[in-house]
Amino acid sequence: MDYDTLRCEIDQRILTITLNRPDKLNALTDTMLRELDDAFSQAEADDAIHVIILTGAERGFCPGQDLVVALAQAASGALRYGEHLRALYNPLILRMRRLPKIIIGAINGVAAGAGMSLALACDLRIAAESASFMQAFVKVGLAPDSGSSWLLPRLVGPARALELMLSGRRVSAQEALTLGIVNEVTPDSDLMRRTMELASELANGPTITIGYIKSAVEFALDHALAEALDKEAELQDLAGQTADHIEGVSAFLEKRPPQFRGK
Ligand code: T3D
Repeated sequence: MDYDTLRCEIDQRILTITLNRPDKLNALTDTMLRELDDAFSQAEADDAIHVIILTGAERGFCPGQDLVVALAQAASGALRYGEHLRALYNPLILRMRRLPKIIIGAINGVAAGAGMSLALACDLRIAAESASFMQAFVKVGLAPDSGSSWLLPRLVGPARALELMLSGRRVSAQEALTLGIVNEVTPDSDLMRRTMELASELANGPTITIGYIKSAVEFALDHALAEALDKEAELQDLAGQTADHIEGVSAFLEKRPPQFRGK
């Protein structure tokens, strides 16, 4: 995986994708959006990758769409935001949510606008103490996009989501933890160690079933109970046929730790 705007490293079945335009706090360009989509697509196809970490280079996570590029394109009539979102952002967010592997956001700095959407599209978020979150769209006269309107209310409830979207204010990592936007907060210096620790636990788990767990929660969020029950039955049927299920039960009966193989 060789990209202009991303760094990608694979270590012990964990792919770390680093947004890499640090001079602009890793603002999103068309190239970066295409490269991200490609990296997630390759991660999905590669059985050797069990877990993905998404982070940012240096002091920012991602401040959203590169406004210099967007403004220039919009002013020249070359960019209609709706087309741009449908072509590049929406497929990427859907790919992340549908990918049957866990994506952990290691939020190292500010996540604003579509950069916050990108963080919200991860399955789990660990934030450095100095990280922050901004629904910055309103500050530039735009409405939330790239999934924020769907993802944020589901994490914090509609009233809090609206307050953040209407104010565009900066939320600290600690407040994000209280609101339920992030799973945990670490000292800045411990962010990647702790993220790798969690990723490693997941990478050594029953990864096919972990994909089903993600899929079941995603499905349940916009379906009725009867449909969710049916989905659970469908997925449990598949999980029950994995070698890891046999291994998990055998390990329990033999009173030893399971050795899952992701099969
Ligand atoms: O289809 C479409 O494209 C529409 C989609 C829109 C989606 C969106 O994401 S809209 C929302 C866009 N994002 C924002 O409005 C946030 C803009 N940035 C900020 O408000 C601030 O930069 C931050 C609060 C995020 C961080 O502030 P601070 O003081 O820590 O850093 P800074 O000095 O403002 O930024 C450092 C550099 O990054 C600076 O460049 P310079 O002056 O040193 O050359 C700054 O211009 C650049 N930068 C930050 N954000 C962006 C950016 N450059 C381009 N685009 C950015 N979004």
